[in-house]
Amino acid sequence: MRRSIALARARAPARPRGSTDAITPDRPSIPLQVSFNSRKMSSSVAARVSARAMMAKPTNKVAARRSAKPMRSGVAARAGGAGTPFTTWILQQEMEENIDGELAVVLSSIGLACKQIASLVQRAGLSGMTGLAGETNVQGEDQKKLDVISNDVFCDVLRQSGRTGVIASEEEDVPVAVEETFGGNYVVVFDPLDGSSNIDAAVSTGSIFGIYESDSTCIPDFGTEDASKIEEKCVMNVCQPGTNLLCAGYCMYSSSTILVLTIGQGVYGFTLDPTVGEFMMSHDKITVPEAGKIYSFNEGNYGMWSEGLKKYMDSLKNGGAEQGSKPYSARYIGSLVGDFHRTILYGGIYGYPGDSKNPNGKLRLLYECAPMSMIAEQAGGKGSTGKERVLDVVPTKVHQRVPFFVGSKKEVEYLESFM
Ligand code: FDP
Repeated sequence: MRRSIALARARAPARPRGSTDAITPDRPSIPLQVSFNSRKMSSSVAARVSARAMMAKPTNKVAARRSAKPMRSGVAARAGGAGTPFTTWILQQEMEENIDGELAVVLSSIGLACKQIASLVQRAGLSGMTGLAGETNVQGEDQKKLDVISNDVFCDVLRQSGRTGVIASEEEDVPVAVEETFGGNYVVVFDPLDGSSNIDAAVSTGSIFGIYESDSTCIPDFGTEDASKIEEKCVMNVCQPGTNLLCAGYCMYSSSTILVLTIGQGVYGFTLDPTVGEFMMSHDKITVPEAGKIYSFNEGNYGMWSEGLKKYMDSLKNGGAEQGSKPYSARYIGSLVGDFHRTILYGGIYGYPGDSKNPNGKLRLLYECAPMSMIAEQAGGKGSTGKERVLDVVPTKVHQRVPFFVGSKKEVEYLESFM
């Protein structure tokens, strides 16, 4: 049955939007403006979010669902290995009851968004899509034209999927309730175009996403609740710890377009075959090497790092845990998706630490660090703030930042020993 949710698509003011109409022509009108903003979180909302954070039991429905996964008798299908089309793989996961039909629709919508963004990124230099959009996002960062367009692509495919209840994006000030939902009600968090400062030089970029089940206590009742209550519930629905993630993934736009994702049962990679326009499985069960002598940090910030971190960095140049052995190699694209992808394939460590200027670093917990940590853990690696497991951190703000270290288990543990 069709359910209408009359909550506004809250957006940053005065965005240039005309250029995306060719892709997504029919945007609905905005029935209600939401002024709630994580930066302007009222003390009562902040208190309730943090109270919920303290009570959060990351292992509730999700753990039950994962551990007691029923297998439909007689279903022998399994993911078909290398060469399997993404759409077939999704259907196989649904048949095996690893995901439900609603989540299958959300995943296939995300696949579509990634294909559209890949095409836009590839043609950016020819179609006038490079450069700034002329606006800043809620975090004060200059938005690129492609940031804005990619965000619209993601928002529109998720809205049209009819299976998403709430979305939260790096490029949106506040979480947004989707106006029409037919079922599923999934919460999708995403960074539509990460690493976009690289775009004008045609260097790798990517999209990152995470999918949560809707918390039943946070589903707004549009019939009886006022706008501020609905806003509050929307934020609370999004502020879930990474342990609740049902699915996490990224799509890298590089020499190939590669979609990597996990539904909590290993990590799979699909490369876009441009001749048929479909993602095909190219990485059947990715595992991160246990150790690896590559580090990926913006070392330009060294002077602002803690003494422990400086000592760690110095030690890598003398062989790391095996002091006196070959020094580590530095590799830093400055695009999280590209740096992360290399790290999980080759081993090593990626880090964006806090420093004296930005104690929580730069990267955002909800739609960067938590999804990447789930992928890392599912591939046998580790994601850490330096002090704790990233997936255990319960967000109190939508755009919250955390120090982030991810990659080979032994490398992340070696770093933690200095923090
Ligand atoms: P960008 O600002 O280009 O979007 O998340 C933001 C991010 O890129 C990451 O993709 C990247 O790893 C990091 O910032 C780079 O930051 P520095 O330029 O400070 O190294």
